[in-house]
Amino acid sequence: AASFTAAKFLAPAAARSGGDRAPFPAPSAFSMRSLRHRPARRLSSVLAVSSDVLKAAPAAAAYPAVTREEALELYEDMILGRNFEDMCAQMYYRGKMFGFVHLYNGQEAVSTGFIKQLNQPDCVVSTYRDHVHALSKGVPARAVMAELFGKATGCCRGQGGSMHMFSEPHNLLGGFAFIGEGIPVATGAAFAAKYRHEVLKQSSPDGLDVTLAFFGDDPEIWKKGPAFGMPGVHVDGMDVLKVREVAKEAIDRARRGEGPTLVECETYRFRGHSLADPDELRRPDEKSHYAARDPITSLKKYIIEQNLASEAELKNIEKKIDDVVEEAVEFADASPLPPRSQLLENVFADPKGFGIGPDGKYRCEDPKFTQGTAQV
Ligand SMILES: Cc1ncc(C[n+]2csc(CCOP(=O)(O)OP(=O)(O)O)c2C)c(N)n1
Repeated sequence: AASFTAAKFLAPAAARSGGDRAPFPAPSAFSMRSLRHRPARRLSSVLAVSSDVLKAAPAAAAYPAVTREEALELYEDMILGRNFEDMCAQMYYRGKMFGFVHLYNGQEAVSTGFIKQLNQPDCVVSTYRDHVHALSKGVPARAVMAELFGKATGCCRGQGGSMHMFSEPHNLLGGFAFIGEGIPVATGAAFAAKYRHEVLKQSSPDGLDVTLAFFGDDPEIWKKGPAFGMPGVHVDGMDVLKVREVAKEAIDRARRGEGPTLVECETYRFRGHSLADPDELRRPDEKSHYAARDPITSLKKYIIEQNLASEAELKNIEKKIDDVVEEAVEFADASPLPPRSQLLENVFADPKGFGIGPDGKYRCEDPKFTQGTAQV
């Protein structure tokens, strides 16, 4: 649980056309290094490649180039994800949230590295560990926090909660609690993108809109990519610059209509799996081990070493994000609960027989409740 996890990522981008077996495009510095260290196996002309993962502090010179603006955007997004989740932990223990709350601490490089490469029309399909994916996709922190508080101002009007973040304007298609549940949804979104592009001729000049599907699974899922006709890539998920490089390649490939890529981002998640299991928050030995691989500390070090920004500038970003997260809590706290009438909205079946009756009592208290249910 709290020890080791792998966060996987699929960029279906578009329903693949039959016989689409294009190899992964010209390898970047990242994949060239990978190939030298561990020769890639070619299966049906589709590659599965692995970078060196979980090695301590790789040489800065080996990193791909990043501009000051890009580095600061990555830093800010990762700080937002971390501070937001730290605040969630506090709020959970103060009784402001209920049900399951799954945190993302330690995995920020995956969310930031991928989602910050997307455009607004691109879609994200998440898992039950979805708060930070929502933030990276641009859902305001106050709307995510209010959703966690179950308030009417939340991004799902308080009806989704921690595991079901959704935002139509940001094309965040939901957090999904069943493992793998988001993949068919992502395939549908990718098909819609392909249809808009090829049939309706409505896409942007860049190409197809891209869909990202996050999911977790057993180790080494990247090796299965070629079996499904897509490249499989293994990357250090604690290194945002490496993740970003792989994300760029996968997203560009998808946008060109060349199909999906299966990327496994290997991460250490720390400080909490699910807040339903507080034991995981009490393991200082593991915490210090993970802290040594903290993706935010690594990026900060890189930014300073490369003279992209000063410590003071990074502190200002941290201060700005502190204020954003504080404000999100104040907003969520002050927001109203959803009205009772909302209970009956967004229910697939006719809600006759459920909910609250005209007398203000729950219908299940009515002796005719079963009869009402049978009529649905
Ligand atoms: C289809 C399905 N089976 C079982 C579960 C129960 N379950 C909840 S979390 C979990 C472990 C998931 O591990 P991983 O996908 O690696 O994600 P992590 O929580 O480690 O980030 C399981 C088996 C589920 N949610 N859905």
